[in-house]
Amino acid sequence: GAGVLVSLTMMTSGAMAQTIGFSQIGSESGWRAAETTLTRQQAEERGIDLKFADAQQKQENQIKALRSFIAQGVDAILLAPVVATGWDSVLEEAKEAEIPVVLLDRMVDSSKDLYLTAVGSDLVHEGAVAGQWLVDTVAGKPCNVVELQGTTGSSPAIDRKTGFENAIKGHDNIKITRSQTGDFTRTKGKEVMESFLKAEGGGGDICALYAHNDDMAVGAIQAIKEAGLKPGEDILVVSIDAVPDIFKAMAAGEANATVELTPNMAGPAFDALAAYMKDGTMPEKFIQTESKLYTQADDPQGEYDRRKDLGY
Ligand code: GZL
Repeated sequence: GAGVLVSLTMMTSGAMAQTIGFSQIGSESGWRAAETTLTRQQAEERGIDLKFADAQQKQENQIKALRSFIAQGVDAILLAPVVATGWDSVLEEAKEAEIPVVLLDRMVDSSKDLYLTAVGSDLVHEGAVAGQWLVDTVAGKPCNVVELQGTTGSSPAIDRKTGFENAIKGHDNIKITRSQTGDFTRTKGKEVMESFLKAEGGGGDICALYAHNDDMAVGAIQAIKEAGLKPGEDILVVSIDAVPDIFKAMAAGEANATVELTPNMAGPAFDALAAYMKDGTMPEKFIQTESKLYTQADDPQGEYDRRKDLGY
């Protein structure tokens, strides 16, 4: 009968119909929106029933969502952790319930046995690529840098700062004169850049902006223009994510460099979960995605066109 047919189909395809809970940070940036779009698409393609929870960038909402997923008895949990600390107890509860957790794009300080694997980039390296680009570009000339940090306490904000500082170490011509969080958003990026420009007497002696993501850079570019300065020329702009709008700015000469972060973190996550749930295959603890530098020399208009319909 039909029952036999269904179970045969399940076995032959090997694709276990799964219910997976996804605790997403929010939609603070274009990159985050693209990650959500791709995760939903890939869940659909794989016949996964994705329970989606948007935390509006609040950790307590993510912890509530995880507890709800555990109570529902989902097969697995995806977590993009807004900050790096405070996860031990809820991850213990998931472990107790034997529900595997996969981290996406940000890390947690909890011990590694509290999650199956983490998919993400080398965040320190991203900061170093951005810093090295500036070192090479200013070539020994004095350069005062202002920095827009990501969400306070998040692993990208901590690590991208570290990587950038490592890269400029030993190049005393480059100094970070102001550094503040813009919470990864365009709005805050613009606001904080406005305060930097005012504090620096109009921004005449700001040589470069390093923003931990493109969205804050795009907001800051607006502020630089409103202050009567030319972004990309008077103030160099280097950031991270490679979202379409940073390529639009590059094509207009208003931004200079970005380090790519793929929004496809769910693909490797779903693959690892499928293998684990099929026959207990243990994935690597960290599945690393690559980081590529793009500058104005890399066909920014073409890169914009390639990315503009991907759900950013
Ligand atoms: C980095 C990721 C960051 C993006 C931002 O892995 O967590 O979060 O760089 C997003 O755009 O807000």
